[in-house]
Amino acid sequence: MATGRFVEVYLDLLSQPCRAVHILLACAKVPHRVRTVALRKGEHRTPEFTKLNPMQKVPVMVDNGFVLTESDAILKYLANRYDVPEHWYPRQPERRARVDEYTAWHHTNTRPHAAKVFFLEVLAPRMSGSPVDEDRLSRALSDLSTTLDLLQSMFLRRQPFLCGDDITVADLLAVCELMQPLGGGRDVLRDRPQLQRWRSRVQSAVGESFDAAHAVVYALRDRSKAKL
Ligand SMILES: N[C@@H](CCC(=O)N[C@@H](CS)C(=O)NCC(=O)O)C(=O)O
Repeated sequence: MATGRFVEVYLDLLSQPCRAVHILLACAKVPHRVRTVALRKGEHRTPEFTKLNPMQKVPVMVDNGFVLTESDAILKYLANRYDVPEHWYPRQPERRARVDEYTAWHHTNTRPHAAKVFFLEVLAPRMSGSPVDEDRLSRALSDLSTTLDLLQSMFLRRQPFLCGDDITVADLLAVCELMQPLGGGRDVLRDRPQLQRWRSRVQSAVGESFDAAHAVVYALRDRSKAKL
């Protein structure tokens, strides 16, 4: 276990993977310092940040000089390195493999499909000044629906969390992604009671860190409601 130092994390809480990292650090009480990198101001493209992460993306973690990118790798590193409760990333090989199974799947399913809905409803109209492209949105919603079906029928079949009886880093990555479209006023779990119950379980398990991480999403949602 590492002690007596702070993990530094470079985050923008409007970013889904950043929120997952933020929630784990808060819940597991890992001593850390947040350095905000405001994507909307282009702070991820400054020479200093580019030196840290040539991919110009957040999150980035620095632990005693060790620089790590990719939320999945950061979450698992933190769980391995620090004294965090074992359920976050179980050591038992089969249980750990279940977490790895979801997190591998996540980056080509839950993440792109939920992120695309947010992009089409919130970011694209803002950047272009044009109305929402309804055809593309409807295709994105259909892809997301297939992913949500699989979350229900495969990962949440017979268990309360995605990878078993307790919360893991997989649930954090998934829930932060599925909360993102709420920024445009869309609750993608609205007609999905099984997934709503899962989201409530995740929320209860992480306590106030959930709302703290999602404050920026709630603020966007409130702004999008005010426009209607
Ligand atoms: N696979 C990466 C994705 C990181 C990522 O795409 N970050 C976005 C914010 S959600 C970003 O920094 N985008 C800035 C850009 O691409 O210009 C992870 O999970 O950490």
